[in-house]
Amino acid sequence: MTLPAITNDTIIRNLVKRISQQTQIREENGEDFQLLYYDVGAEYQPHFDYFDPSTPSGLVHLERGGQRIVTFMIYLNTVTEGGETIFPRAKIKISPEKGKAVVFYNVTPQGEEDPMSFHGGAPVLQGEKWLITHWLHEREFY
Ligand code: PD2
Ligand code: ZN
Repeated sequence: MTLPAITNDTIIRNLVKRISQQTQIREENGEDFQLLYYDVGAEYQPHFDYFDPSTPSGLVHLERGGQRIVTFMIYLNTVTEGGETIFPRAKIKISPEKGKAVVFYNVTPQGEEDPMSFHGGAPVLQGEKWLITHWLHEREFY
């Protein structure tokens, strides 16, 4: 489900502003928020959030705002067991806790797609998992 980033809702507006301040990326470079929900057993297979410029569909996506340089995720609840966000190559595992944000670059400082940004969501073992994801681009995305 998508939550519009351009809205009169003060909570979302403040969130967009704070994310922009923290990442130092302009508000208008952000996509709408994606609301993700996982029930017990649900997972997100490891993937890249960047668009692959060597594929036709990647090139099409890159036309709007350029590359997704930063992923900003916020957990909306604490998962009882499992559901960690995992970075298999970087060997990092983050437990979902209410209000915690996970922020990472999908590109290197040189602007190349970063293979170390490979990440996924481990299966939820007990409870449920809710989060929002906001991607920030090189250029204006609106
Ligand atoms: O739910 C997660 O932990 C997760 C993992 C990988 C979310 C995303 N990717 C995403 O929203 O891109
Ligand atoms: Zn992802």
